[in-house]
Amino acid sequence: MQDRFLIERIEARILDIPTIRPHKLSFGSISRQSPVIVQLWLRNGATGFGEAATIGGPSWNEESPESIHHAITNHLAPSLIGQDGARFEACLSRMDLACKGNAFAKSAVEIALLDAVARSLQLPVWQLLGGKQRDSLPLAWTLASGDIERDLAEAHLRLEQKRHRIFKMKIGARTPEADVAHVSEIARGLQGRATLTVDVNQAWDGATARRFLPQLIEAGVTLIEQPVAGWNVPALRELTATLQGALVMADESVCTPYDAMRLAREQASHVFSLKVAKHGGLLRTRKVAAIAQAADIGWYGGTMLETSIGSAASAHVFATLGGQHYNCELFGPQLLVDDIVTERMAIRDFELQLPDGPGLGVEIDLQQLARFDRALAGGQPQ
Ligand code: MUC
Ligand code: MG
Repeated sequence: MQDRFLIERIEARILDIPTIRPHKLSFGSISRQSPVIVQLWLRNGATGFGEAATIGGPSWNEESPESIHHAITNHLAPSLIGQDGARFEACLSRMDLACKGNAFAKSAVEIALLDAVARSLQLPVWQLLGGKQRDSLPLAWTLASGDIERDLAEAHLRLEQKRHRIFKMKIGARTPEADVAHVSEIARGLQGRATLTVDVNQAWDGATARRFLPQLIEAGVTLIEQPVAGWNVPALRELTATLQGALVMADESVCTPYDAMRLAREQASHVFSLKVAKHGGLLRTRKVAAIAQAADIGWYGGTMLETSIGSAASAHVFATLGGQHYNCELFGPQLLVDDIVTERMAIRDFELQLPDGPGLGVEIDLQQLARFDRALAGGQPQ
């Protein structure tokens, strides 16, 4: 046992951070994010931070900020105290033994562990994950205010600022006809200056997708994310085989490596949206990415709208991946009114720049952490 990396203490807290505007998805509208932030202490004095964010409580999938906090405090942390923190895979196995599923909760702990060990070694996390293959990634922005004028104003500003030229539109809350009209108007307003994608967040059935997706492609959409329910792999496969002019991307359908194997075997998508939380951590994200690469499936760097802690963790693992990529959307920090780090990752020339400092390469601001801490605000969402 390496005493040096012995895990001494793990704590989790829920934050409540308002968004800069309502963010509207097929299943509802959010006006705050409630990330769970984990702090982990090693015997050597190093400390690391991790994060798991959900969208709309348990609306995106089964886990919610409260369930994540509960799983960490009551099951995952006790399973790791006193263990050798440098044995990452053994730590993951212990967490699996203590707790089935709960991928988001495990990912927050695993990120904190890698951050702490990397800081002990004075290395960036990407070094522990195999080394980086890129220094930056093109960064998408999501237009989801629900209002065409506001969406277009946001897009024009971000183009001018050279921050984003890939725009994802959240659809599926209104009628498909209204969605096609909305996307077409945005496409006309941007006049070919941007790449356009949509995320239906599981809202359509197979027949609706077959009927309306060609109209979105006609309007200029080139990447279509999770048009049908996560379980509806047959419809996803059919769309992947038949749609012309755009790629089909799986998101809610691809969480575990076993999901990835099924989609790969059935050739049910062109691209996987990789997300550290739903895969259960950085190491497991690499496993899903390896399956994608072996099956000739591309990857996209997805987000659950994390603060700069979770976004940096995602950036680290995405930077280590090979294979065909379709950009990333780690814009979570920009959607929040404020952050919990002293300095955010830079965005230059439409690309998110990977930090090179020790650990996650972003430094926590303890005052900001306290400012947004739900427990310190009386235990209720602010
Ligand atoms: C999702 O399903 O991709 C990520 C960005 C965004 O706007 O919503 C999410 C979740
Ligand atoms: Mg999605």
